[in-house]
Amino acid sequence: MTTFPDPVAVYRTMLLARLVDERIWQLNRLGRAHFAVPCAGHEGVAGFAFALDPARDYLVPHYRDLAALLVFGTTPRDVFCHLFAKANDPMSGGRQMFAHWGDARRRILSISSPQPNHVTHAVGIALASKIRREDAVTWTGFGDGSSSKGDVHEAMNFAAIHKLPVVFCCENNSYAISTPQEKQMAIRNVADRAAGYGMPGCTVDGGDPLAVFEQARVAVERARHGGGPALIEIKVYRFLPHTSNDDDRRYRSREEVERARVQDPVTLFRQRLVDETIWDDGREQALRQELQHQIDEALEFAEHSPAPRAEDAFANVYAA
Ligand SMILES: Cc1ncc(C[n+]2csc(CCOP(=O)(O)OP(=O)(O)O)c2C)c(N)n1
Repeated sequence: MTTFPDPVAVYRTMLLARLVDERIWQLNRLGRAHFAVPCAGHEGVAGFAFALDPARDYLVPHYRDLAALLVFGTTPRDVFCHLFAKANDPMSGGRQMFAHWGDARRRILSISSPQPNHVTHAVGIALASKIRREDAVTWTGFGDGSSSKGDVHEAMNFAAIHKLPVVFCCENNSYAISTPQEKQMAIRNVADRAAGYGMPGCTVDGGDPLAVFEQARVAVERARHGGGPALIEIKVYRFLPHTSNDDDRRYRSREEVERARVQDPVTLFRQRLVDETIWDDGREQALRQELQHQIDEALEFAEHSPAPRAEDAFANVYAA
């Protein structure tokens, strides 16, 4: 049975993701990091990771799933070593662009640049789990824009036919870079498509990580017990540009972004903890200080880590 997560642990994860994200953005603006893919606004999605078992389940993430990765054991040191393409980058040993998550030790599959190929890979893992009679569930995330791609259709159709233990999670932030949802699809909810594949679908507010957890828990338990796949759509808003290479002022007004920020999932969840008297300003200050210290230390560690060696360029690329 999946146990209800400690709300403070959920908040800690969301805040750490936000602070790491902010630091990466600053490093990029300072010219010290080549590329940033912000997750600000998507942190509440991580509620799903508390419904999974990192010791047996597989995560095939969306590139904005930094907070969920932290639940699966990824550390700020890992993130910064990946950002600086260091030899000890657990994602790819310094080979991949930033936010191409993956860590074999932690059952996190490497994502590929062509979006969203990884959704079909997730279905492959789920098929293997079924053939091997493992009780592992595979979770895969993708954006609303990616949901228009054929890969997602093929993955969901195949998974439903074969009743595979996989959960599809569409993180709908209403934009595929500059393309708004209404130019991408003629429906309001991506989850409505689930019926067409013969699987349950639901829409949940990404501002509420515990609501996300609850929907994820139902889908994961169903998948684990042979009930087959499900589609969960989580409504979020991306506060920063698509990546550090994007200028979002060209396609959305500052007023729209400011309006969305009123519903900042990190602030909303903190307020909820305060209202329930399990959080206060003193604890907030202490936590922020602790996390900033952890980030400073991780950054220092990554900056002093060695670069990959030229002779290792082909390691894990060709069979020896
Ligand atoms: C096959 C392919 N086409 C185009 C791109 C460039 N690209 C990267 S992310 C992206 C938008 C994806 O939007 P969405 O799926 O909604 O996710 P979001 O970035 O909004 O979280 C595009 C077009 C790509 N990586 N792969």
